[in-house]
Amino acid sequence: MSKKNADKGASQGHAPTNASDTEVGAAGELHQQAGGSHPQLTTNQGLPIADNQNSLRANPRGPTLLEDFILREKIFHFDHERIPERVVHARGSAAHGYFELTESLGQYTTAKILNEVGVKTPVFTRFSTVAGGAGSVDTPRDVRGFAVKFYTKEGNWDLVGNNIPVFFIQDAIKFPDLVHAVKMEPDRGFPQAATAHDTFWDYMSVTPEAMHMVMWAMSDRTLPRSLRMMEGFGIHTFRLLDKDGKSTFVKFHWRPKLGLQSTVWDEALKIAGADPDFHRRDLFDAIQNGDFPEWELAVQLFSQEEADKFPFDHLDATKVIPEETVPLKVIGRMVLDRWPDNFFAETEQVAFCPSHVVPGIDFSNDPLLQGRLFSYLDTQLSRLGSPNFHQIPINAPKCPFANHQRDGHMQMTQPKGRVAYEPNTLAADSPRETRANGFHSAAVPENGERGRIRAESFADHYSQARMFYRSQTSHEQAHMASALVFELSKVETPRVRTAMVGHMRNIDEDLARRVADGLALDAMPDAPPSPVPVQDMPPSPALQIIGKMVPTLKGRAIGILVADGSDGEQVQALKRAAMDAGATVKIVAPKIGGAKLADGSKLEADGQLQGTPSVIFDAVAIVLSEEGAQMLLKESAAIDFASDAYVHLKAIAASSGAQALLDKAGVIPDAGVVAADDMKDFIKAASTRQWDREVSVRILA
Ligand code: HDD
Repeated sequence: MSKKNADKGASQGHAPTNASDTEVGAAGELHQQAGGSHPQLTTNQGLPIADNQNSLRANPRGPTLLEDFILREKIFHFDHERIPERVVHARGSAAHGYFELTESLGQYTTAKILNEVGVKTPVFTRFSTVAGGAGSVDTPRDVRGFAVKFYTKEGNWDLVGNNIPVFFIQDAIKFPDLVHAVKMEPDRGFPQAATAHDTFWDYMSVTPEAMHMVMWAMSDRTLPRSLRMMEGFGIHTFRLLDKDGKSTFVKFHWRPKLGLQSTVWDEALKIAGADPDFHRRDLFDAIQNGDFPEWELAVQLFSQEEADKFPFDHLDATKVIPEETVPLKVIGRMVLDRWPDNFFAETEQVAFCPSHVVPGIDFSNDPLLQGRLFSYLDTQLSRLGSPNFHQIPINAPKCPFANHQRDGHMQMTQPKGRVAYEPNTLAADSPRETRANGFHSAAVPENGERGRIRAESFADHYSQARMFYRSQTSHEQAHMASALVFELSKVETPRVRTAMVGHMRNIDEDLARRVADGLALDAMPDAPPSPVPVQDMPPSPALQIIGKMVPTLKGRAIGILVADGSDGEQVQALKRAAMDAGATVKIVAPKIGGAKLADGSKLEADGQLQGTPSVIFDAVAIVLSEEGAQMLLKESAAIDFASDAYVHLKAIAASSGAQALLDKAGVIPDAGVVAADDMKDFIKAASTRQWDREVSVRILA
């Protein structure tokens, strides 16, 4: 616990006892106490507890008595600690911060949060994976949730998005099927947190509208290096309403200050074993170190007339509006600067609902969004157990709120007076509707035939999938093809594999050939008929990751491997150079107590070699004497340290003494393998990935 939190804890509850630092309990156990004054331990009724180690027993070796209300209260509460995890997005990490508007949208909307430049609005932001359970790892190939709760002066606004700007389906009625297909298969209970199995790909194979999102899911977007290095998207088209009720369409984008960066697949797999909490820890560490994650908020604004000219439907959540068509306008920034005090109370209990909007922001007719407006409110009842979930501190608005809703499970407020209805003539101070600044829905005419109909403008499932694939660098295209081969190779049903290759043919023949080749298909399957001709849209380089990666060491981590006999000056020089460039640095040694350096001094380690593999770093330095390297030739963790860094395309700085280890690890000199005393080259190489090395370490599809 940090000092801040420890102080806070100590100030809660009852008057302190005079506990000494070490006490001996009745049974002779030693009770170590943290220094300082301790509040009295009590039951939930405030009863001081004299003995928290022994239950009430009939005699020293006899049965426990039912009378022991202290035992029963403690166990009762413990038995009910867990609540149902989220049906999707169960695994998540969150932080507090603020949003600051830098450019007013006053011309388009009355929403105060989008009008008041310079005002800081508190936010709580939760990032998540989608498919895995709450205890699953942080780095599966998966979409990431990006949900922001703005506590505005006009009520809470929840922007519940993902790190990918499109979605798998066009209509919310398909969502339960999609989720059932991706989650662990119901008869066997596996695989956990993975799309690489039959039911997911079976569903994809019969859902052509998913093909654009499939391309994104197979791209490096689903392997983020850090939650701080992902974009976020509101996905749907929303509306902004001005004071006259005039509406402008809007799409929301979050852009990370650290730029985009992803891991490579083999690295993500190994991180899952090395540190299942990799992303949560990274966010926690960054915030605790004062290195506050930051994103720009940008919008795309367009009118109905402009929308009518798009070659796709702006109400279709499987489509992007290319930046090249409607440019992004940066209007503010979000900074996350405070880790929650309590994971359960805040990160677990936070309840996001796309229906939480503020006056001046409204929904579009996107059928996926329309269904979401019901689902999120509804799910909170099974998760949080009460229609009063809005009273939980993390969910409560920070502006005043008042109405005539009453009672319900776990009601925490005590409304006064005899009036609980509106309008009334009895209570002069009871809450009233206010037309002037209240929420108004966009007054848009609706016409046409009622029915379970999918608009024809939603029929093009392949053109944007093609545009996305063709917009990528050749490295990223190879990753996508290889991801498809990996995923489909895990599928046991041949029909599903070939059907997916058929869809790929509608997207890009070369991609289809690469995947077919990787699966060793005997013949190319037919492409399924597309209801409309597939268009060749102009490529959008803004959709790349490699193109948008910022060459920097800010937010990145460097590991320096040392052993007995290492050159301390070289280690310090590397450490200083990396830290000056903005990186965090960890010393890794065979023993946690550290290594005895060449000059006889001792250098403490931040991590022990076997538990601190190179997969958790962005670049590594290996500073060993010849004897040190000889000793480590017998340690597979040391060989993996070098070889993984190499095959994961990371920069390696190595002392001359380390050569034997590099040789055994199969490290071949290239632009990213530099001498340990060549600081400038190392910093430059460490600020990016060595993409050109990839063809020599991996057979890509
Ligand atoms: Fe959803 C959670 C994002 C479609 C139903 N969703 C959830 C979360 C995120 C998203 C980020 C986690 C929020 C948190 O951190 O607590 N969902 C999306 C996006 C979608 C989307 C970007 C499409 C554009 N979702 C979607 C549909 C439905 C749902 C179509 C249902 C019809 N989503 C839910 C849910 C969840 C949820 C079942 C589970 C936990 C929760 O809501 O609070 O209601």
